[in-house]
Amino acid sequence: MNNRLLVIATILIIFAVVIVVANIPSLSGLFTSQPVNLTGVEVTQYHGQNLSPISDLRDVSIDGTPSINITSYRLNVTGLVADPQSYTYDQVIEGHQAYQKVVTLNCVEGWEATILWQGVLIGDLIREASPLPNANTVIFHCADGYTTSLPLNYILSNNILLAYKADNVTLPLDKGFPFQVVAESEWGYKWAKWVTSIELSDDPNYRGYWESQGYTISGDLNSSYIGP
Ligand SMILES: Nc1nc2c(c(=O)[nH]1)N[C@H]1C(S)=C(S)[C@@H](COP(=O)(O)O)O[C@H]1N2
Ligand SMILES: [Mo]
Repeated sequence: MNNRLLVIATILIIFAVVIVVANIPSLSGLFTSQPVNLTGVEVTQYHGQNLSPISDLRDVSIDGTPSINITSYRLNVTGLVADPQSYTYDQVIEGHQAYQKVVTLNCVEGWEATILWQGVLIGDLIREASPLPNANTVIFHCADGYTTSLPLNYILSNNILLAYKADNVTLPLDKGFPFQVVAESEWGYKWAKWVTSIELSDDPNYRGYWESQGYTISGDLNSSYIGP
């Protein structure tokens, strides 16, 4: 009788331990070969450099936060390309090399945030679509109707990222989920959020949302944002 109780008690204890361990990600990682997913952990430093919390990104938007259905979501590469592409969220992330970079976003409203961005190279996506020789401009179309543009050459020569994580956290919906352009050295209005389409164009004078209200097409952070 005592022995049976002991066996039952032992089984119950083993059960409890297994359930507890399985529910603690850092512990369950020890028992499986799966990497432990720390996607929710916001980092505050990178190689000794202090980062801004992602809450410093002020959710600037022309029309509030759009809703995104990630199941039906597609990122399209269109326009002056020989081979248009249409990627699911997972195809963008899993099918392309990931890169990380610390870059500061400066908004014309006078605030800034220094963030560790993780994303794919926009150039990798563009190259897969085989841009035509006359393409020189990249227009970003967004889920809220916003558009802005950047020179193709700037994107390729600066390894410009399309980010899906900020400070190691998956981009929150109000920060541009699923993807935001990390337009380093450019004013914040060039950092397209909620990107749905990357259009190759031959019009370097294309004016997006803020550019048509008098902001510069170049968007150069070292110049005034008001101008041609
Ligand atoms: N789709 C879309 N992207 C956008 C905007 C917008 O209104 N719509 N605002 C821009 C501006 S002015 C800034 S400063 C940054 C702000 O990015 P954040 O919300 O990550 O801080 O997003 C840029 N990208
Ligand atoms: Mo901005």
